[in-house]
Amino acid sequence: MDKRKKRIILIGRSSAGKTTLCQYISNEALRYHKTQTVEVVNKTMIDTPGEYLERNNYRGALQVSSIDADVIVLVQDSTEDGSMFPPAYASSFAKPVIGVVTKSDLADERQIERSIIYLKNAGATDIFITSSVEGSGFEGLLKYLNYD
Ligand SMILES: Nc1nc2c(ncn2[C@@H]2O[C@H](COP(=O)(O)OP(=O)(O)O)[C@@H](O)[C@H]2O)c(=O)[nH]1
Ligand SMILES: [Mg+2]
Repeated sequence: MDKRKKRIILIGRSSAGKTTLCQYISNEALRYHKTQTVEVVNKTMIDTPGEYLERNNYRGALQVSSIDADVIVLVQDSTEDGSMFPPAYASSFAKPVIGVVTKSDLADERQIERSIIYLKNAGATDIFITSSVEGSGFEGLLKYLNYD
């Protein structure tokens, strides 16, 4: 089995929590692997600007940016009323697509459920509910990405 750390690209609208998620994962990966340098950890993550998703004529840039990634991570803010991800968006990438719900510390059960539905409709196969503030929900995600 391939236990290499998966390289990911984070896609989601502005303020969804992509950069915070990246930082949180970096810190956790560092904690688990004390010998790893920050550079190696960061090389496994591609953060993207929300504008790439929000502006139709920029979407191609996400496809190009995703070439070096093993896994596409769709980032959905649990407090957002609606989603930027079109139905079956995942099928435009010839790669595994997972979903991460962010800011669960700010959301109620209904908002979390709604976020899961958005991500499922977009075609995410695995969905992780996280809070970068509380540091919750990362165990499964880090395991999936072989960062544990
Ligand atoms: N309460 C809470 N705030 C968060 C969380 N993740 C991100 N934020 C806040 O959301 C805002 C946008 O986050 P950022 O990572 O810059 O979003 P990006 O535009 O997707 O990169 C910042 O003010 C973060 O502090 C979270 O899990 N909980
Ligand atoms: Mg950002």
